[in-house]
Amino acid sequence: MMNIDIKTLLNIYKRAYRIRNTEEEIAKRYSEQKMRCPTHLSIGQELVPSVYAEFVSNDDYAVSTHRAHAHYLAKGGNLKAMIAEIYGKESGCSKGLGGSMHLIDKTVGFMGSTAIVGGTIPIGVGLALSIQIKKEQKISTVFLGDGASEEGVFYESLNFAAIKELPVIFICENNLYSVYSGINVRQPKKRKIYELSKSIGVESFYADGYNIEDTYTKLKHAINFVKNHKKPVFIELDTYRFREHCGPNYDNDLGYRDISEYEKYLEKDPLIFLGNYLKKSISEDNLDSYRNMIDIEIREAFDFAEQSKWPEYQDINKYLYKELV
Ligand SMILES: Cc1ncc(C[n+]2csc(CCOP(=O)(O)OP(=O)(O)O)c2C)c(N)n1
Ligand SMILES: [Mg+2]
Repeated sequence: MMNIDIKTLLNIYKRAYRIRNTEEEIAKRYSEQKMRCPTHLSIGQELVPSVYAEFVSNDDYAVSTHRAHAHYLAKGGNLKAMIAEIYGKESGCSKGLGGSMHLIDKTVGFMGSTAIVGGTIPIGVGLALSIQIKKEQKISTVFLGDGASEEGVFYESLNFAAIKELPVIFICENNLYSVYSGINVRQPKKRKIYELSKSIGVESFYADGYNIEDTYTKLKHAINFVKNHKKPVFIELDTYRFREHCGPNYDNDLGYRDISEYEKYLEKDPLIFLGNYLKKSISEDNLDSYRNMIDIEIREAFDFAEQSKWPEYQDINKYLYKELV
């Protein structure tokens, strides 16, 4: 028995299922060549953002990376606007000018994502500084990958957040890889990212991002710490991506990671685990009806994107300098 109530688990499951199936649909349709931007899928990594959504509201800020779909949706971003953005349409959340890696929706506090690894870390810290100056109750979230912790700006940003005692949480999803380089060839053995961040002066935690209870308990504690103490927190969560670094396919044939490693994570896929767990309390039929509703919503989002019009290029300056920023 898990120590989390069924209603909460169901919410987490619905979110994770929605993120997974949205990305599965992107993967399925990608070869049609209507989505022309590079697309980094987080299939396999849904648990962390789905749990995170339990503890933040639209007033809080979040920034993300090139692998941002899950974070955008978890933060309350509009699904139709995200798919339209990936299709490059004017109804997209960035007016069709950004694509998959440049999602923004200020109405829900999703303040942007970027393809420059580490690029949004100081932006999330700056947002936390604005919260402090305005004496607001919000928190700022910086989603980052393990690879981003190797950028110089990571150290500057954590140091600044620690010195200024800023209300920011750094959520590091460690999927073991930066493109095709495993963490073992990039960082000294046995050095943990969360221990490194602790040494900079930021309260730091670790959780198994494939374990529902551990992820829930530690994320809740970490986010409450930022809210209560108004100080920065870093949390590292282990996770795993199932598909290739960039694109809709699988890339295990490239030989950069062991099939046995991939299969180990596939076997403990939290989405499958949670579905099986919930079946016992709320019946397969009920789960099916939730899943069907989500599948319909996803299909409608793709229809919306396909039917939307292209942006007018003479409006680019208007969008960039007035409406988005
Ligand atoms: C400054 C910069 N350096 C290198 C790249 C190329 N690049 C794109 S994604 C990526 C991997 C980043 O790894 P991680 O932060 O762990 O995120 P993940 O892809 O695993 O989600 C790299 C090196 C880039 N986009 N920007
Ligand atoms: Mg990574």
